[in-house]
Amino acid sequence: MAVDLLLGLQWGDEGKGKIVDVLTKNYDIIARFQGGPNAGHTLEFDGIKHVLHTIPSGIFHENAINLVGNGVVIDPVIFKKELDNLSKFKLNIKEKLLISRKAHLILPTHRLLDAASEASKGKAKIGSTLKGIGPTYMDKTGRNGIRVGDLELDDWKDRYTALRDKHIDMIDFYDAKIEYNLDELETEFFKAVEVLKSLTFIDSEEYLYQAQQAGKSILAEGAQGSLLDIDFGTYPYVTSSNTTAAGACTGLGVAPGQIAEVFGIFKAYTTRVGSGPFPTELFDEVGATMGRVGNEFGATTGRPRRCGWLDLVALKYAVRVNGVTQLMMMKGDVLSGFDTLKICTQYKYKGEVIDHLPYNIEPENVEPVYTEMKGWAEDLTKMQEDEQLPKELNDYIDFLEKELHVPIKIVSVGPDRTQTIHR
Ligand code: 2SA
Ligand code: MG
Repeated sequence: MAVDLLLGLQWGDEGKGKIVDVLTKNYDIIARFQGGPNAGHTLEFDGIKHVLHTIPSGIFHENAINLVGNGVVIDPVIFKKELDNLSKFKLNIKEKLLISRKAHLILPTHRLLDAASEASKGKAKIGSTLKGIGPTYMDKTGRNGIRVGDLELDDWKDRYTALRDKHIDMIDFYDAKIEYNLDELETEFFKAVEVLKSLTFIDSEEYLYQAQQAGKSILAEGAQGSLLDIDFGTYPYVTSSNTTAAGACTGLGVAPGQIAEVFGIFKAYTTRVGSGPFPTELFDEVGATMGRVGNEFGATTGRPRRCGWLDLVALKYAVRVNGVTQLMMMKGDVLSGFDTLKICTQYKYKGEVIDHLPYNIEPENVEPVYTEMKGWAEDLTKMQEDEQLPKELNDYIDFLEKELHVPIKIVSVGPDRTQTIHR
């Protein structure tokens, strides 16, 4: 069996958690391949909202195996909190949740380094989630990192201490006046490591190979979004992993030829949290309405998200970089009530009109060119069938399909599992 892939096509928060949850019934294994507790994947069912950070979004389904892949970075402290939140569901975590030995660990000092690095940048800060993501991936590529599998070795604490001491020197070097109590942080960390050690560690690439041989179906779950990809995103305002399709190969050990469907998720408008360029950002009442109606606050940090019209130039780019085969449009319901909707189809870039994403999309270089479409007034949130969707929304969808050359197979009309229209 092949591996299907599910990715965000914008700057994150497209609604990946909800869609994984909706799709899980079709899969035996759900596997996260990159990122870490910077992610906030929100699921809603039976009137309750659940936010997951590291644990894959298939965890609530009885038969799905959930795998945290080698490309993920794990903070034992946050992981333990996630497990505590799940304890009321009586899930068989030891069997349902598997962790790659090759996944890297976020240490308390990685979080401190993240804070020191951000403080040292002043106005140019990335607006990171302060979860230690950047410093942990730096230690991974710098070949200093500590991996989950190391916890099974006797000398891991010596390696921990050496790395911690190096980090403390680095924090001093930043001279960012970060206050911390290392004793407290370490007590919490080592307690959480013991919890992590009680889970099932595996050689996940071998596990996934055998699963495929046995005919099991696998869904790879991405985190953040394509425009936050370390290579293809709006660098340096990006996260530190490959959030695009190729990241699933390196983050799970799945061969490129094994990938079948690539599900690309996007919002009917655009949001971004943290710093960095955002050509269609709105600073007016329209943007404020999107944020309010769409409840646009970071699921991990609670930060308000910046809002703006749909950017088709950026979306096209993401569809191509990922080889998207099916699209899923989220939060169309939030656009109900606007007389006119705008879609950015081109950029004015240094005096020229272009329709591809240039190297530099800083506001001084790029001005969006919009196509206007008629909005709809209907409340979509109770709609169950494709036929019920208003004509103007169908026109919006048709326009996007023609431009993107990929079918929109799901239209989400609200946060709940049940508010999902299949086309
Ligand atoms: P980091 O922490 O080093 O990965 O931050 C680098 C940039 O990546 C952005 N980023 C995100 N953007 C959207 N959603 C994310 N997850 C949370 C959510 C974010 C939150 O689901 O809402 O709660 O604030 C996410 N994670 C990282 C980040 O804003 C930086 O621009
Ligand atoms: Mg999110």
